[in-house]
Amino acid sequence: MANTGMDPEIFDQFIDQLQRYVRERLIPAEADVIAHDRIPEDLIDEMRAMGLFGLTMPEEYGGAGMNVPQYIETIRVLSYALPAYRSITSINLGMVCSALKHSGTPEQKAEWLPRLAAGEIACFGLTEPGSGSDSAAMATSAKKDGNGYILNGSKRYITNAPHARLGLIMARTSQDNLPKNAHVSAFLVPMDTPGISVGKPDRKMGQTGSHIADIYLDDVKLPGDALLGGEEGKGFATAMQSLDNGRLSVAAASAGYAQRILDTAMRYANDRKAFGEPIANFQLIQAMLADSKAEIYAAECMIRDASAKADQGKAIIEAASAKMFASEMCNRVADRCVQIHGGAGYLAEYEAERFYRDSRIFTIYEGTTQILQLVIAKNMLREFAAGAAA
Ligand code: COS
Repeated sequence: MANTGMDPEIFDQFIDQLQRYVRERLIPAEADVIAHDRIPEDLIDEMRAMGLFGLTMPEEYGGAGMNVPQYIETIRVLSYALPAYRSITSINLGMVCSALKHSGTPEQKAEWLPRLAAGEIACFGLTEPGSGSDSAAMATSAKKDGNGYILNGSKRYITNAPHARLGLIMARTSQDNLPKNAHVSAFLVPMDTPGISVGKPDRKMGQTGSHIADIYLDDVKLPGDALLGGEEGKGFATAMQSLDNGRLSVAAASAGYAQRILDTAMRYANDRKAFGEPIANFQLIQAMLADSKAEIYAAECMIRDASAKADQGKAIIEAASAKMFASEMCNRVADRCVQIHGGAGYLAEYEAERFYRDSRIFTIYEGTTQILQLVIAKNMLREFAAGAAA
């Protein structure tokens, strides 16, 4: 059954308001975010006041109660602006909220969802120095200690780690590699717990203003009720389910940003003259613009369909396909934007160069294109085998 979500009329009004906010406030603030490599605190407060951290939390927990298609459309609209704006909100809205809603106990939901909705920032700790795509191979351990646990290990490339108040941390509760990766459990970890430290933000190719860092866990003592859902061995399934959601968000980020990139390329093609006329008059330029438009449209259709399916239950193949296509597409559009700009496309003075660098991560995080190919194929073959057996 699809979730009704936010009242459609109120949702439409919200999207109008968000489009204005993106145009009038977020885009003009981009230069400042880039210059200082951070979103100013007063802007984050404004985003909190607009409810942007609580879109997906149920209303009874102080959120806006959006269903998946509404939330993903919101991300697409927000992503017309610098990717850092999505990054700061997206872990709350996507992966951590999804994990809490699906797997949290009533007490855990009551404790954390209102805080996340109010804009306390969360991070999602799956990746480690020794395990990225092969996430179940993690080394971080959670040893039983009376009723609680002691965590040791480290997490890598964790978005928002320097700002987070809550970490959803995956750790192994068994030293053996159990079937279905049941050695992995998920923990709700207040980031001010003694024994936690966060490394310096990593320097990156793009996505200025968004921060990733290592998290170190050194004898971090947690009470028993920090175990998500109160049950060991569910962490891998929770992480994968949350990643389905995160992948739709990256797909929407790619589609929203690609539109911004194409609009910029269009403007340049109309302004720039060569051989006595705007380069937009030349058919080889037009081909690049047309391919970009068609591909953005294709991604938008995939995202809408995958979001609707995700709202009704599992959409593993669709979420992976939408993310794979949209992220690759955004890179192609960014590449064409540089090409249309010619020599100017290579200069930091123009936005094309930044678009190119910012887009590059979309095909990597929350499942590389290659991992998504494996996810799609594995699930297709499984469906085929089930069909053949029936
Ligand atoms: N939803 C719910 N449960 C899921 C799931 C999903 N999307 N995917 C897996 N599970 C659960 C199931 O219980 C599954 O058992 P069944 O397949 O019998 O139902 C179990 O987890 C094991 O799944 P699977 O066999 O697919 O695990 P693998 O070890 O083969 O998974 C891949 C390997 C590569 C697919 C996985 O590790 C992955 O997606 N890696 C990429 C991680 C990633 O995206 N990292 C990015 C950084 S995180 S921000």
